[in-house]
Amino acid sequence: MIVVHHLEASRSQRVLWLLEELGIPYEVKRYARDAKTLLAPEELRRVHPLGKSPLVTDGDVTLAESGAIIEYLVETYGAGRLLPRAGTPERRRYTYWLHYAEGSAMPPLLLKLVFTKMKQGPVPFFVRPVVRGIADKVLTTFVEPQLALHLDWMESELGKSTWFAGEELTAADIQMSFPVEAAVARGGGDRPRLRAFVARVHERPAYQRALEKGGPFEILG
Ligand SMILES: N[C@@H](CCC(=O)N[C@@H](CS)C(=O)NCC(=O)O)C(=O)O
Repeated sequence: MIVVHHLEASRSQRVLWLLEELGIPYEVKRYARDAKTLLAPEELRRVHPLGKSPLVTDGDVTLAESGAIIEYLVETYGAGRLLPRAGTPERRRYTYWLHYAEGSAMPPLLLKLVFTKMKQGPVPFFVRPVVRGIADKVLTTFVEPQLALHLDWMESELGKSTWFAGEELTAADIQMSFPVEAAVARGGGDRPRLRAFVARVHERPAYQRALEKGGPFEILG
């Protein structure tokens, strides 16, 4: 039996959505975030030393890293679904977006979250202007321009086809759904194709079933 070790409101939601799209039976083990730090509980480190979500166990196989988990599930149980045929342009785009999501799209989104929190965070009043000044500088000179570059790239690519790899939904869209949702939540919502992508994702019955299984999902932003 496949077990998804699911941290609330996390990237793990994608794995539930994928399993629902494929119609594969699975069990969800839910983990709550620490109320203060928002980090995963210690318990998740018993499944994998990094204790990051998603984690999947399939019999005696333990899988970490969402892209690797998605590849494993699609290759092992997909029977060709959600995966463009090898050697096609769609397959090349599929591979690109599957890696791009965590490798390139998430870092500036994470930096935006961290430096925005730093600006709002509790610090002694006498260093507050310095901390805010540094955070603002990093945000305006580095993070925001990098983020805009990536969001414009995703927006322009979604002008070429309905989904990231082509006209059909693939597992790469499932992997891309998290950065795109995070982008819209963190100020990139003025891009109509990104917004329409999120709306298309939310309409899917499998996505809605995954939400019921995983519990409330809100992008931390
Ligand atoms: N690149 C990894 C990122 C894993 C990751 O950072 N997951 C977050 C959830 S969105 C997490 O576990 N955060 C809690 C923590 O770091 O303790 C993946 O895609 O699996």
